[in-house]
Amino acid sequence: MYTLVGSPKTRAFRVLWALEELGLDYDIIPDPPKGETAAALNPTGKIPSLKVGEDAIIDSVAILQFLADKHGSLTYAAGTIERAHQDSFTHFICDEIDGALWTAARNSFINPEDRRVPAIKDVLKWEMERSIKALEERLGDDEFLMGDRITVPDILLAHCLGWMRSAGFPLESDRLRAYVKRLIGREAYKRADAIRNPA
Ligand SMILES: N[C@@H](CCC(=O)N[C@@H](CS)C(=O)NCC(=O)O)C(=O)O
Repeated sequence: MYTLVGSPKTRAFRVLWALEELGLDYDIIPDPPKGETAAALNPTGKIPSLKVGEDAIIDSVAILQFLADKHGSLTYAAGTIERAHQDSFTHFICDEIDGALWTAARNSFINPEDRRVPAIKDVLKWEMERSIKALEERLGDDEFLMGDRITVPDILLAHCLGWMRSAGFPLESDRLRAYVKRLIGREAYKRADAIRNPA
């Protein structure tokens, strides 16, 4: 049994979706950042964390890859060339997509007002367009980033593409729009989304 700590309206959603993809038992403590449990598990108070027995993992991507490795799904095995390509997608998405969205958020509403540079958003949109083009090229006509099998970076990217929409970043790519539609059509995504946004 796992315990996911973090509101599903945040990056915790990635973990929720993976738990559903893997068919695992879990409960949720839907803490906001710096909530009581979140702060007890992570010195920064950030979410999500995953409680695993007496231990806890912090960072959504570390959690996703741990669950995938442990349960032998959503990933290629460590030490294979496929895993290296998979990890290169994961890192690219963290650096270029999540990083830009997070910088935009910090400069829009997270940082104190006197520590924001709102004009940075236009630069981030320009950078994002280039990153999206690179991903589009790497995806080609495949169903998922790694071909015919859903893996960790697909969960990451699909979550970020939804985040882009809500943050006002245009997605200028028919191919990636079709890709995200395929991913959010998955039953596991729909179950996780129903938990995130109860009717
Ligand atoms: N790389 C971390 C980022 C965690 C993170 O920044 N989470 C946000 C919510 S999505 C948060 O807790 N923000 C509060 C803060 O930065 O103070 C992850 O993927 O888990």
